[in-house]
Amino acid sequence: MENHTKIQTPVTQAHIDFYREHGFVQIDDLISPDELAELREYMEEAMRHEGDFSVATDKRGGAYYRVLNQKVNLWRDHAGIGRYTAHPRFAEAARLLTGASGIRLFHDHGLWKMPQDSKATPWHQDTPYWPVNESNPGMLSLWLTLDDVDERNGCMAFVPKSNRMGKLKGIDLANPQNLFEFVEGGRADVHQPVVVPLKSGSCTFHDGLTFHYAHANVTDRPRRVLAIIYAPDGVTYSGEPHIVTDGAGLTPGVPIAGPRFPLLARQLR
Ligand SMILES: O=C(O)CCC(=O)C(=O)O
Repeated sequence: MENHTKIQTPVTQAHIDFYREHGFVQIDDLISPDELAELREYMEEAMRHEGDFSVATDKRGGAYYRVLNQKVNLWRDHAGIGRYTAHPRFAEAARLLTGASGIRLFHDHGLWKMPQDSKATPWHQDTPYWPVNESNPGMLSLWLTLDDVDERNGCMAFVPKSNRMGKLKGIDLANPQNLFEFVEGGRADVHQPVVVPLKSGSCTFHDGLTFHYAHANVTDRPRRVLAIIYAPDGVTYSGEPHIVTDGAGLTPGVPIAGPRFPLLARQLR
């Protein structure tokens, strides 16, 4: 059965133009205060819970944990978070920004930047970490903050138009290389970074090739974020190992699809 209901989003033509020009965009008040309160509760539960399917990428005290206390695939253990991760409003926003005919879920993760002994998330691109064949797959992340963020507790910064520099090497986030040294011709044509403080319940979307960074958290409270990664329908699996695709029954060279990568938004006919 076809779905002919237009999904309402806060995305305007100005957001779409900005995203396509710069490779990222800020969208305020993606969720209401009631949704924010509910999502905070769910995320606290999921980050505490030792789930069957979600995976923590490091333990307290580890080098990666100092950068990010991260849990991947929260939606697979927490049905409440699943409602947000699969939210049609979010996925339709991603579809409008990219212009894709369809948007699939790739995965979600909780990204807590812990207080004390906190390190910045170094400049990196996301695409080099993902097991996809296309060098410019148009994949994108929604970074939805549950706390007000600024330079003191881990807000993000982006280099406008850096998504046009192509896919560079993946950075070791715990022992980072200098991403800018991988840019052909040095830094000459790299734009100045833009720092993006946000109010809780607001978000950014960024292309998987856009250079981005998050400040260390020097406050005494965790910075809490739900990030959702989306793939335009048709992006193909490379077969490389990845925590999200291992054992998911995907075939190299074939578009990513199936129940772990549901189509969440599609163009109406
Ligand atoms: O939250 C952070 O510190 C970094 C997030 C990030 O790199 C991402 O969402 O791609």
